[in-house]
Amino acid sequence: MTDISALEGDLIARIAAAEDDAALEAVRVHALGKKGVVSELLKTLGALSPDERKTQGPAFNALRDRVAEAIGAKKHALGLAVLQRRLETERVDVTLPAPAFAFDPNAGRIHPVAQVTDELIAIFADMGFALAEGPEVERDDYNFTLLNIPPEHPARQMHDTFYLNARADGSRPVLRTHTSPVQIRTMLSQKPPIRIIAPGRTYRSDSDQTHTPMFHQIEGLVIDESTHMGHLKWVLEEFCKAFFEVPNVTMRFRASHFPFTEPSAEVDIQCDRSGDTVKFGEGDDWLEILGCGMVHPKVIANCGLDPEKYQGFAFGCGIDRLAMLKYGLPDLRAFFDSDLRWLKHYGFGVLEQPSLAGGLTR
Ligand code: 2U9
Repeated sequence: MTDISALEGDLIARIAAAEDDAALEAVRVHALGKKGVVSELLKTLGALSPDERKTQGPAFNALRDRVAEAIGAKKHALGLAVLQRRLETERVDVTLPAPAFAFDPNAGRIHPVAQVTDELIAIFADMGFALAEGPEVERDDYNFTLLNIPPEHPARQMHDTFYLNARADGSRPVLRTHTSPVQIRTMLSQKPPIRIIAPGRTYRSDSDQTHTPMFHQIEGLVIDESTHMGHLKWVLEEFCKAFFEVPNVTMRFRASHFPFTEPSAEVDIQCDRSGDTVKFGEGDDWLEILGCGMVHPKVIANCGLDPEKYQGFAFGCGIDRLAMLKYGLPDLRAFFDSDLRWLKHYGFGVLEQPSLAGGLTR
């Protein structure tokens, strides 16, 4: 008769000695494989008398379970050891300065749109806004219908939409014409309070001196129980002071109309355009920089929120235009020509990361 405890001792010792997955697998096959020693043992049960089977059966099965458990535990331990070795050997100290021989900080330049986007994110993050993103190929209802722009609404034509081929279910995706569907997605998936900004690429079939088919927008959204237009004005004023890096700005809110906000306003900022460059916070001119308003109650309801309980504001502006204004870039179309000479001239150094503490630029 087989000495079960001696066999178990031998198998446990082999398991303990296995140094890698392959060695452990060999032990498993030796013990529990089709012709393994434990499997062969179990096969002998059939030839035993009923009485012997009553005692030996549970003993053999228990042996098989203990060996299988020991193999499982060893497999887990080997996995952890591999991970530990990888963590030790692949460690990267991200705080080390980039070695000069491996990294030329002047080899590439940051595009002004990327620079301004980073500046905007830094400014709004400082005010407590989270960054939200969404797909550029968007559902028609998220881009229009839920924003209170129904199928026959004239705003659909005004947006000069790029449509994609219809899908099997009959829906027709669009290239998003604004970043507003990102806010729709956020309102559908999160409970207020909501405080987000959504920068990104947007598309309209429009091309002339001041329009490109792809352009960049940033939109903001705040939804809470008592958010009002005073909060909106404060946020926009703080944003303008931080972005144009001036201690004071004068802003003008002109009544306007957007389907997704009510009331709506277009915002101008006071400036001086008498010299070569635009100066903000002084002068007799006005420049329109953004649109805004209180989110329409229908939009709040469309996203499954109670407009009696929740209200909030939204704003939107073109990032490309902001970049032109702030950095005196003359021609919008050059932004997207991929001309390296242009980028070398107007681009930013890769180590000039905008932050409010370190200064937005240079
Ligand atoms: C939701 C609710 C409301 C976003 C807004 C504007 C006003 C606006 C334009 C400025 C220049 C876009 O780049 S531009 O052409 N945008 O004037 N955008 S309010 O309102 C929203 C968005 C999402 C759910």
